[in-house]
Amino acid sequence: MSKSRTVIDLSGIWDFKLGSKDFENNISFMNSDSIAVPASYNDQKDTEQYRNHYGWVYYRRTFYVSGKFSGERIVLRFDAVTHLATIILNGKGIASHKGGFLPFDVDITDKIDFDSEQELIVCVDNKINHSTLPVGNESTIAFFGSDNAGIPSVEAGKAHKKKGNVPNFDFFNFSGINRPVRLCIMPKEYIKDITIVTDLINDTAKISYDAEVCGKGGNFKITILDEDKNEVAYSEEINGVMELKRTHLWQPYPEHPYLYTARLEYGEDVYFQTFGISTVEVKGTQFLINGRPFYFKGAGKHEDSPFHGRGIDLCLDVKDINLMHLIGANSFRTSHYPYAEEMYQLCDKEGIVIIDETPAVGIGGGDNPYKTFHMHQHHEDVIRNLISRDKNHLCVVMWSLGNEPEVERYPQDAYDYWQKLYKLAHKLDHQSRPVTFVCCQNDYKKDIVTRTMDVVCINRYYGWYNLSGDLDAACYAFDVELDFWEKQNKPVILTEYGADAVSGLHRNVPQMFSEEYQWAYYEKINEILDKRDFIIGEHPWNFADFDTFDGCMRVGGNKKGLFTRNRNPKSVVRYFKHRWSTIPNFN
Ligand code: BDP
Repeated sequence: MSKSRTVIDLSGIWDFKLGSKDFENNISFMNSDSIAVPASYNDQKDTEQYRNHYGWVYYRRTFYVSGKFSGERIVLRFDAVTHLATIILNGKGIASHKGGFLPFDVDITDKIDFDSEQELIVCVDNKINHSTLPVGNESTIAFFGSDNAGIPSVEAGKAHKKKGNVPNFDFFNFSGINRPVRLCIMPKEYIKDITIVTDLINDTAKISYDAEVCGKGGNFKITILDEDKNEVAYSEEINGVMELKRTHLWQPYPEHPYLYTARLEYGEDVYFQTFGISTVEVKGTQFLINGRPFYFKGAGKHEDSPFHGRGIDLCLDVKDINLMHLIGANSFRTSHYPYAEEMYQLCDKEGIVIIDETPAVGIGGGDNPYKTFHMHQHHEDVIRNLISRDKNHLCVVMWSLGNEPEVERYPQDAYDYWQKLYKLAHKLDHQSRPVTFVCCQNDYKKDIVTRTMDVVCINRYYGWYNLSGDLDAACYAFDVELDFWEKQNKPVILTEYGADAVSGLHRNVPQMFSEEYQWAYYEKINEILDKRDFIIGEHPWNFADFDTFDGCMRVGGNKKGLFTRNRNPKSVVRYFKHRWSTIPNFN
């Protein structure tokens, strides 16, 4: 908001109808259900139909727009609708959008009849397939394992299992209007975008900026304000470079993550953009933030909470960042999709570092996905939109193009696919942050892609899925693998490693699924990490237990959390709190 801009939040209790697999026109809202927006719908009513819904659902609400806004530009902005959305305003389809984790907006300036009630219908499809990100299948076969011989299958026409969404990934397919819907009202001649790129030469910051405006006549001004609201730089050019002497850097917590604000003015319009001054660079096997080698301590996360599902939960975000401070973590990865923008704003302020991931998870299984899946164009769009959304967040230090794709069986196809995206991400990000993707446990010698990324990010489950229960063998195998990575002369982050632990399950002799095994697992694997200088970070999987599909390897969700889903600590939190208090952020 600013003196020229008004934001109206359309959150609330909306009307709701479950639909079917195929889109239906003219849906009736007679006898509709009630649903909270924003939030996933799945856990808002305890029925099989809600929880495991497959296909379209329909949301409806009405609102008025005051006539005092006539003559202004009015935009409907959706922060995230998962996964496919069709927007209907006053009976007319006005937009559709694919992809459940990034924002989109629709200009409705000419579609509003002031004084009358406006009817907004949001149709949402949760089907996932080989062209969506994340990737899914429409089938009856569970993600993990298949049925024994002799079990009637759908193909034999005797199935009792319903056809539905079968994710190619390990988190529940929570769907719906997961993030806020807002009306944004601004002058018709307005500031459209601003890109700010910072660099540091000795004590002087270089602030390069590039603003985009819509309109013909207005004068442009940009003023940089420090944290005390002092004006420290000013220009009337729409793009250019400003210099700031004796600058304050954005540094990860517990140092001060100093934030500046750019105030942009164009004609009547005023827009504020927060930013910080910092640099990120990979040099040899080091990851430098503001010129100093950084060590990533933290975890992979999910947006996942009771009742909300994957719906925005600001209270939980604040709690999680506080828990990170408490255990000495300095970073996390937005596994396996971009999170709500509020989380990045919070991390800018709290000095927590983010590896920002696209929703490209599940590119694998079955045939060669690079030949049979149709997601390339969508993947490019997602990268474009992600970088466009998050480019000015200092907390984002690296882009992750995806998680655990197939790279081993079709190495050359994988190489061609990921190199193209790697180059695209570099081209789009003027701040030149490092680019990576996260690779699965595999025959790493056959994988020719991971080693080409700026940082090698590996997920490894030695001692859990592999060499289960035998931590000595696990350590041996992991150590052998690290010899290989050492030769690549790249920095390596262990972006996932972990063991399920059912909170409260204890064993004197560490046994899988007990809290003692989880502790022993990390203690042993970390000993291997600590011997290698090129390892620049450790992200246990996961920060907290989370909900996922039904399967014989999951007990009421994935239990690899350091914390339970309700954020109670498992024993291992004491171990990490001590360990991370002895590992500094830098050097
Ligand atoms: C990894 C995936 C992650 C899973 C994890 C697990 O990247 O999404 O949740 O395995 O199995 O392979 O716990």
